[in-house]
Amino acid sequence: MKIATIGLGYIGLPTAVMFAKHGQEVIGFDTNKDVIASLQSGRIHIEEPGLQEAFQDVLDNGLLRPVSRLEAANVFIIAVPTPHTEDHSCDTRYIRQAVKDVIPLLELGNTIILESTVAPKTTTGVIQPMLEESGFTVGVDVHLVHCPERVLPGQIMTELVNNNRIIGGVTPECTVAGSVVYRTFVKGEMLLTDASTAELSKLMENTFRDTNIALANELVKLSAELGINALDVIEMANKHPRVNIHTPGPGVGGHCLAVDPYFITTAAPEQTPLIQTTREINSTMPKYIADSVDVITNNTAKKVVILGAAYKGNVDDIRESPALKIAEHLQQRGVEVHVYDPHVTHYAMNPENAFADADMAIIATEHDEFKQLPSNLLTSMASMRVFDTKNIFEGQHDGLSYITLGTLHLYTSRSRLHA
Ligand code: SAJ
Repeated sequence: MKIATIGLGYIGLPTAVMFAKHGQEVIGFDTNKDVIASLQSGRIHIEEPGLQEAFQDVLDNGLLRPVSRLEAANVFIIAVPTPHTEDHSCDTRYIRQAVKDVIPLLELGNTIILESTVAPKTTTGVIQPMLEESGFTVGVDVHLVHCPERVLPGQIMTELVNNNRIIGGVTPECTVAGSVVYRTFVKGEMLLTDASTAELSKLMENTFRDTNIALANELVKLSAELGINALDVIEMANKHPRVNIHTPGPGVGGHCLAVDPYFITTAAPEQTPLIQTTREINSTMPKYIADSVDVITNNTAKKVVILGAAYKGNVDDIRESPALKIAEHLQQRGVEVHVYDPHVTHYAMNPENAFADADMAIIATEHDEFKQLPSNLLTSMASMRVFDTKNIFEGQHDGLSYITLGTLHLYTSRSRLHA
């Protein structure tokens, strides 16, 4: 089988490597010439454990060829970005370009697989018409399948092989054709379905998580108002065998949970009040954190250090990061804000300067480095306050005031009345 992967990013490159590693002839195509040049010289351009070694092997044995011109193949796998437009709907321009590139090369019996995350009905509403307008009957002449990726960065090489795989064909014949392709290396279960079900399943996985996080964040707000520790409530409630309240925090970041639910709400606005509210709750958490800083310090904070720029712990990805949004809110209020993050090059410098004379340190990302904070940094602060929005700090220090999302009620006026 000759496989062409289109888009050599976080998903396309490891996928191409995996097919080649399992004996398929693979060409990897990307429109970015620098990416192709780097790969042809043997260097991968993304960070992912185990990928460089596996890539080098398949490059050396000739099974994977990075190319800047797409070629004919039996299978075309599209793994290009799907950014969102201004109104948060799914921007399919890279997908449409990829399909346009594939069409002149198509032969009878070929399979086209879409891995990119898309709004419901994109496969049948956008791609299928493009193929049919070019004279190909989907399910007869060529096969069209949506197989969403579901891997976690940092564990891609093992999750690609072991995770279950959703195979959503436009027709049952297409589904079978898709499963034949992935069976070459996937050890997980093949979940056979249609394209639209596959699209919405992928979106709902991330929406499920987003909505459950919103519930936890709402619990923080109502507990602060009622004078109850939200973190204690979560601990108690989660002892129930069928309850799993998620972890509250400063908001939801990354390019999946903070983006995918909008692909659903913009596709069916009238039917999705809950998902819209979820997004509203999670995307306003950074403002809530900034408001809490005002309440805790009685509007006296002049300088604040934010610990973490990345959207989650122990990664260097700052896309949609709540930490940076907290920084913006505080800056708009005239606070001097320093962001320190040892994982992100741009923010990795000079913690001494960031802490010196600060009125508060806010832990916004659960990096391991922030579980303890050096004494000299804490004592250099004007007011030794740590506001831990991730509940990870394990340190102790004389005179330290430690605040979590569970103890905000100690600072709100109404709860003081309750006390
Ligand atoms: N977060 C919370 N509370 C929680 C869990 C997470 O506030 O209880 C926050 C994190 O701090 C972060 C955001 O949510 O800001 C997202 O983090 P995450 O680890 O939940 O998810 P991602 O975006 O890194 O990866 C997700 C995964 N999806 C699911 O677990 C359902 C991954 O499997 C998908 O492949 C990926 O989205 C994707 O590409 O769609």
